Amino acid sequence: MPTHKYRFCFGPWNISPGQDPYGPPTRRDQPFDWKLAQLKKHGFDAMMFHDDDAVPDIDSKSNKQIFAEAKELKKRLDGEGIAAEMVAPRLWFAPETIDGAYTSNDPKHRKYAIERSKRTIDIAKILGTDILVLWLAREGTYIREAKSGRRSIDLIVEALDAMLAHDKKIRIAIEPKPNEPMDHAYVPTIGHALALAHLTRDPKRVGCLIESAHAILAGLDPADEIDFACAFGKLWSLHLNDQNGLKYDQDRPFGCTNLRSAFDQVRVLERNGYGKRGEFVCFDVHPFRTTREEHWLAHLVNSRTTFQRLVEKARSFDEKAAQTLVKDRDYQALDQMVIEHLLGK
Ligand code: GLO
Ligand code: MG
Repeated sequence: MPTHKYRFCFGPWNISPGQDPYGPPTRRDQPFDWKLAQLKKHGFDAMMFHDDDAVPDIDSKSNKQIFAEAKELKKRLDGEGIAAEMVAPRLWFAPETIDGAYTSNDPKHRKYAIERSKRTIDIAKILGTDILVLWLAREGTYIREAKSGRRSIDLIVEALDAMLAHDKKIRIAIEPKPNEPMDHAYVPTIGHALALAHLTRDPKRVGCLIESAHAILAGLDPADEIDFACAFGKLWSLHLNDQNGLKYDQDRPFGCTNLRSAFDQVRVLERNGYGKRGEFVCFDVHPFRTTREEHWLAHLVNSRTTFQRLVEKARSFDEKAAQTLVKDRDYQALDQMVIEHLLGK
């Protein structure tokens, strides 16, 4: 099996202070500089950004100010030898996006969302990445009758076209999620994201980002979602994590709940040569609320360790023996072979 070295990243929001809808933070929040220093100290290669992680209070700033601050950040990242993996417009916080961003029923708000996305593309360019990630957080409905599904798809395509026209090089990686914060999202799976690409003015530049937990929430197998996206050459980024059943989005450490599923994900990443074209392995994980400040990076470091251990497991898996069992249709023995391999035999 061909081998290569993986590169890892996370976002500043992954060092989160522990608040949930029922209680306040459990750790003192830290400034961006501290988070960047932690990322470097723990040997990660890149950082993911929301537009307002890169330029705080972005809505109150002029384009001139936004570009100057992005350039300043780029200098700091270069100084630290840290790459920017992607930039994503945070389109779910502003008062203008209460009813959705590109699919809002208010044309002024749709315009806000598109203009803000264009600024995000400008920031991405300055930070040296050609990947714009779109988690379409509020593009869906709380109640079915509030929006037209057909019209919403047209509006999303219109927005994607405006972004593709704004910059000839930008690639859009759609991060699908079936629900939360919405009851139903309009782009719930990788199949939806890749189908949408074909309605745009430049399908080649619209791909996807898979998050393990989002696939699980959609009732799908993350490894199959990875294979599907790779069959199209469209897996441009990845949020590995774990999820214990159909609950709220948990962002647990990678492999925390289902080690075998994590193994399967790593195995298909290996098979598809993920990372060989410059893609990063990102962990969209959060610390448990109980985590003490002195253990604040553990969920990220542990996710990477688990990933690397599973790469060893994928590379040392006896594929020949597995193929013989497949040929004999002895899936019972194959099942136990995987279990024994993971248990260390
Ligand atoms: C939430 C998403 C979120 C995005 C991030 C980048 O469910 O996973 O963390 O990945 O905002 O757009
Ligand atoms: Mg994510």
